[in-house]
Amino acid sequence: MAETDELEQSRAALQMINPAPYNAEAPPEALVGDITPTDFHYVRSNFAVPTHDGTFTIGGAVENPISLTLDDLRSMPAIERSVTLECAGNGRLAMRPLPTGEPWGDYAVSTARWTGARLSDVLAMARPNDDGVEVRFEGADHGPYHLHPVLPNVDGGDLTFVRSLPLALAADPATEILIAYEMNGEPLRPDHGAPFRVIVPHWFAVASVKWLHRIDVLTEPYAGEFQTGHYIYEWPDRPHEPVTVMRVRARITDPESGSVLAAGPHTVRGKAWSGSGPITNVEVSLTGEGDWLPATVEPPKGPYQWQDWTFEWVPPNDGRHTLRARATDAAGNVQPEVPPWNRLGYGNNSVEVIFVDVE
Ligand SMILES: Nc1nc2c(c(=O)[nH]1)N[C@H]1C(S)=C(S)[C@@H](COP(=O)(O)O)O[C@H]1N2
Ligand SMILES: [Mo]
Repeated sequence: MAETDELEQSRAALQMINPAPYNAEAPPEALVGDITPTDFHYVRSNFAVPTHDGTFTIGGAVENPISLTLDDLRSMPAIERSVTLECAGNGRLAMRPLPTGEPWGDYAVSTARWTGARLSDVLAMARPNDDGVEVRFEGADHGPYHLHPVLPNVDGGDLTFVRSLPLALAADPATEILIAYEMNGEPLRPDHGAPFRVIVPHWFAVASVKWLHRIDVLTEPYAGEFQTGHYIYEWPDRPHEPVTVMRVRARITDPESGSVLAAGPHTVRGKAWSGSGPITNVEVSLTGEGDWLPATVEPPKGPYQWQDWTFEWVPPNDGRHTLRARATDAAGNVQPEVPPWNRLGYGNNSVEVIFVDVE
């Protein structure tokens, strides 16, 4: 599709990894503040930005099928939440052997303020039947799937982006799943799912369906390319598992890897996040030999967003130094040293290593 100047402008600050479909990493600045400015928020789309007719329909196993517009959504009670979104493929480039899939470095992660209606309120209007088990979300985007491993012409080469969630999760007001229509106080931009999208806090962002066009309550579990074909951990030595919540991870944001520092004390800074509980510990290692020293972790500023951490570092001598940071969450999950290899390259949360030179 022809790309407008506005769309091009909104992409100018990103690091493109694929022009079509457009996929791009955030710049390092995206991780500095609590909130990533929209210009810096990573973009991951499986198809071109679609046209959207401005409505979405809720049907399937419900008593009261309905269609809603943006105005209908805006007239419902609104909530605003800061949510860290991370692509399940983030960090894929560090896996060996290199899995197929988009070659993401480590910047397919960002945090925005999302405003919308609660999915649970929308579902309640449609009144799901008692035999409902899952909720299926369909985007308006479709086309030939660029990552299909064998059969590029499956379904006539025209797949649609569809994902599902358990009904119990989707209908629970406590999970605060949103149908969002604003991002950082502005209407959603085309790359981020305009006019409205799902936001599923704590989950890898594949669950947060953009350009939402249909919701259906299902009486059987959903199977489809983006649910059971891709977004599955295909472990070499244990049963396959679906990709669900984000894995515990810390990033070092300051100093930048490869930078040159003056001798003397430095505050090392970073972010840490997890989909399975707040971050309880970040530790830093200065030797590569497992001398993990405690960093100071800031309390969460909200239930669904990354946390800040700092470590006061006094380099003992000039020369090259390595720094590693490792996070643990409240559920006891801790980052592994080595990427947890799986065939499609999801969920690489291995410990980050940077180096700096002190002069
Ligand atoms: N309709 C639709 N929704 C989608 C996708 C897509 O390709 N189509 N990609 C998903 C994936 S894999 C990710 S990581 C996030 C990215 O959201 P963002 O582009 O706003 O950062 O959107 C998710 N929602
Ligand atoms: Mo993703």
